[in-house]
Amino acid sequence: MNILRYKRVTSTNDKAKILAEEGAGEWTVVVAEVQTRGRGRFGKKWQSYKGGVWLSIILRPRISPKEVPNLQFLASNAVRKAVQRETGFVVQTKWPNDVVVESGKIAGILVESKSKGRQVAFVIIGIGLNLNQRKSTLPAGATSVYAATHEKFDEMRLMSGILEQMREDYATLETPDEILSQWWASCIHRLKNVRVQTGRNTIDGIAKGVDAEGALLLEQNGRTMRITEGSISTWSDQYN
Ligand code: BT5
Repeated sequence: MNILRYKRVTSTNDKAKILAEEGAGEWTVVVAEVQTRGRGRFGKKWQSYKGGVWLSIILRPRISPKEVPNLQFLASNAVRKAVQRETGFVVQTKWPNDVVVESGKIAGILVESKSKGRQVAFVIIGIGLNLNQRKSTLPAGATSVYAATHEKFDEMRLMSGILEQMREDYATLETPDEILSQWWASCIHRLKNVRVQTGRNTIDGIAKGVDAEGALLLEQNGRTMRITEGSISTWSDQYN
C-alpha cells in the first residue's frame, strides 16, 4: 500500500485519477485533510472540511465495465464493518452508496472508472467519512462518528481500519453474490416502504433487493421495477 498524504486538494478522486493515468499501481491511496471541491454523484457537492477522512484508492481489477458497481457495494461493506468495529456502533448501508448510523449519513462512496476496450483500466474508490466534525457543521441528514458517539477518534486509526477491511474484502470481488448479500443484510431499508427520487420522478414502493448491476429492485402494486439511479428515503426520514 502506497499512502500519499496531502493537506489540501480539490478532490482526492481527481488527484488519484491523475496518478492512475500516469501508471500508479494498485493500492496507491490519496488522503487529504481538506478537499476544496469534494464531490458526490452527478457533480453534487461533498462537504469536506478538516475532521473527516477523505481518501481515494486506485485499483486495477480484471473486470468488465458493467461489473464496476460491485466495487461500490464492496467499499460500502468495508466502510460499514470498519466503522462498526472501531466505534462499537451499529452501522448500516443505504442504496446506492451511503453508510448510515441512526439513519444519518456518516459516509459516502464515489466510484469512478476508466475502461480500455472491454476491460476496466483502473477504478478510483473515493471514500468520505465524517469523523470528528460537530453535527451543527454538517449538511442536513448527515452525521459523524463524533456526533453519534460523543467521542473523538484518531483519523489515522479509522483510515487504517478502512484500508485493512478493503484489502480483506477485495477478494470477494470474485463472488459478487456474496458482496450483494452482505450489503443487503445490513441495508437500512431492507423490505421497507421507501420513496425514491429519480430525476423528476418520485416513486413509492417496497425495497426488495439489488441486482447484479447494482439496480434497486422496487415493488409497486405487485410489480417489480429496476431503478438504476436515484436517492432513497424511508418513511422515518420523511417524518422525523
Ligand atoms: C456521495 O455522493 O455520497 C459520495 C461522496 C464521496 C466523497 C468522497 S471524499 C473522498 C473522495 N473525493 C471526492 O471528491 N469524493 C470522494 P452522493 O450520494 O451524491 O451524496 C451527495 C449528497 O450528500 C450531497 O448532495 C449532500 O446532500 C450530502 N452531503 C454533502 N456533504 C456531506 C457530508 N460531508 N456528509 C454527509 N452528507 C453530505
